[in-house]
Amino acid sequence: LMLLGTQTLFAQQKQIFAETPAQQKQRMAWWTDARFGMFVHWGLYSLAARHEWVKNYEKLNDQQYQKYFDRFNPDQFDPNAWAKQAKSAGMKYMVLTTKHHEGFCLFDSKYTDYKSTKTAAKRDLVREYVNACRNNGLKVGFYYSLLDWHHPDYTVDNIYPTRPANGSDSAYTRMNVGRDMAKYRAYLKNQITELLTNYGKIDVIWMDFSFPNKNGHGKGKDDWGSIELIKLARKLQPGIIINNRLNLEEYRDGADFETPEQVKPAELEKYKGKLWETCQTFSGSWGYYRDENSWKTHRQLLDLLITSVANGGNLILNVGPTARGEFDYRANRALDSLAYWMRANNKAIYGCTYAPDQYKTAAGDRVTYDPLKKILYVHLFNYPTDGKIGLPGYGKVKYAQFLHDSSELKMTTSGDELTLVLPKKKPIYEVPVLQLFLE
Ligand code: JFZ
Repeated sequence: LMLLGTQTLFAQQKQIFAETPAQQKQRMAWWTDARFGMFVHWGLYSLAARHEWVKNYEKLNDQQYQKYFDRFNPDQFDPNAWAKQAKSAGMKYMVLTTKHHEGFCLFDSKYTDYKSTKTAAKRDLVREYVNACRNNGLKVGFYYSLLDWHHPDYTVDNIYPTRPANGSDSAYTRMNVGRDMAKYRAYLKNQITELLTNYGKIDVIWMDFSFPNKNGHGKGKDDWGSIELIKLARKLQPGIIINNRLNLEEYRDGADFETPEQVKPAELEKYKGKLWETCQTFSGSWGYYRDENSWKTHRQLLDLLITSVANGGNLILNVGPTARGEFDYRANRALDSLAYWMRANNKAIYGCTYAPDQYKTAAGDRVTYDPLKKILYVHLFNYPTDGKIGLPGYGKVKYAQFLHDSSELKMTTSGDELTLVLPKKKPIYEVPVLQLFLE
């Protein structure tokens, strides 16, 4: 009977690796501590400058898309500059698209000629990126697309990349004559092997994405060989951290973290208690989009970062470099503002998580918590103009100061409510932070 019980448990929580949750926590400690990373989406679509899905959205065939390969010439590519910008914005890791859905590889793969070394760039751009991350003390991440709109064996789905004109199954079948996903699976394994063998220690792999659908179309774990890929990645890089887009949800260790994409700050609370990283863009598109005018404000970006940490998660913020290989002025300006805030306030981010339940804030404000130092950080999105703030439930606070300058905030406690005296003039930071010591 005991044996049966154990088997039932394993049946419910299938496992690919013998790793306990405690060991996983240990392996991921640097990542949960870091809280803030940079995503970089860069490829041939940067030349079109109108979304990384342009090949799909505009139904361009290989021949029509070829001009971007022919014109790819990133004369300003300087990953050291990227890494410096990430680092000064307080980011601790980077994740670069080594290959996006278009299939173009930024690395010198043996298994294709559709790669940067065959363009005017003539270089393995991934290698230079890896070196730049390491030289700047950033952890190294690879994004790798499971979809591939260029590979001759990748079958066309009735949803991605192109729905056949009449949307019928027979049209879909006809388009796939001669394509062989078994060969494509071998290609995936070969390229993952290259990426995780030829570039030293890789800290994160971000494989994207699965879309199994009810009608028997779409692609999922059996199409990619997801279990094989995970085993391979763990074998080649035992410390690596893997995202959850391989369609292995039934396996407890099928992934290390969840990836809520482009969600609003208010939706992040439901991930509390899990391992997660929300991925976000500056303006909507991931690839460089010249004419997109929907750029998030400094305040919105801070909200995403702070609200992520206040719910126990990470933020990975995306930059889409231009075809010349550099960040455009809007990205630079946004990163500079974050750098300014982070330099003064990063203690409220690194190593922090959600606070114990009793520590609530007024609507719009957020609280993060350093559990080792027992320090609460109250992020004032709504700065009080009357020179004081009341915090019910904060009666155990022993000492209070602003985080940015360690200036004392006079405090009184009445029952379980803490009252702090604040300057009537709001400090220069968009979101000033109170540092409240529980010990
Ligand atoms: C994917 C890509 O298609 C996109 O170009 C970008 O790289 C982004 C980070 O990831 O987009 C997705 C993938 C999964 C979902 C949504 C968008 N999803 O599961 O909701």
